[in-house]
Amino acid sequence: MQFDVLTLFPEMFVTTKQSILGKAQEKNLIKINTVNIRDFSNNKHKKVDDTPYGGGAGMVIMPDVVYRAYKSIEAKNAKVIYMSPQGKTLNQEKVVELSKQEHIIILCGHYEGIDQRVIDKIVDEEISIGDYVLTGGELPAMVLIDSVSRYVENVLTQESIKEETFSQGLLEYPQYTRPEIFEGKEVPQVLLSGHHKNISDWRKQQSIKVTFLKRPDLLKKYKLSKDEQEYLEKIKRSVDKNTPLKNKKEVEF
Ligand code: 4FD
Repeated sequence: MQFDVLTLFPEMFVTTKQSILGKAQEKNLIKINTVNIRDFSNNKHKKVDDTPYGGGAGMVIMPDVVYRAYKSIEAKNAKVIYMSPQGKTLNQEKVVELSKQEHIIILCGHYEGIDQRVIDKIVDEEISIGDYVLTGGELPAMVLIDSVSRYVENVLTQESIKEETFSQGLLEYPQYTRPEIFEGKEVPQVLLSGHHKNISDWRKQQSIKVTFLKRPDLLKKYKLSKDEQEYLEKIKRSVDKNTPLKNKKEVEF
């Protein structure tokens, strides 16, 4: 899968060899290519922006420079995405959908904005990574590339994919490793039992519990089996509703 990133700050897109994305590029599973918008300025000072028509503070990136940068990319079937706080919020479902694309072109704007005409001309989809404002679209572009690349064949090991699909729609169960006792705290005994069925039941219950406590909004969308429903009722009865919990989001049940 290929990502082309149209940006004024190509130096921001670096990946270390050891990281998952670094290894994925080494193996040619994904390619991350940056296109420096500034290289397509026709101005002798490499100027890419100008004052806004109608007045106001700041500068606006000129449409022709962005358009030439875009046209320099060889693409037959690429989807063009504009990272912007005005876009639809990225979620895992969208990530999976995008991972089926062979080629994605990402346009990074920044606070000063890009002339609307080139956005209207080349952009297929406007995507936000959340309701907050950043100085540029580069970090959002990296978030998108990272999340989508995880679904490209062979980027993740078989093991990590299995773990994920096991508890789709639920938060992950807690993990433990050596030492068996840390600062007086023991590892849950079931994990040391070697009893695979009990371990997987316990993990599923932990996923349900942690989702109920931290993200009850997610639980509403998840289809629970009869056993899982019963377990959830048990948790609801046992949980002190007045116990404050870090990260808890308030939702009515
Ligand atoms: N929430 C996001 C994307 C970009 C960004 C920018 C218009 C500002 C946050 C277009 C305004 C781009 C996000 C750059 N901040 N800043 O995904």
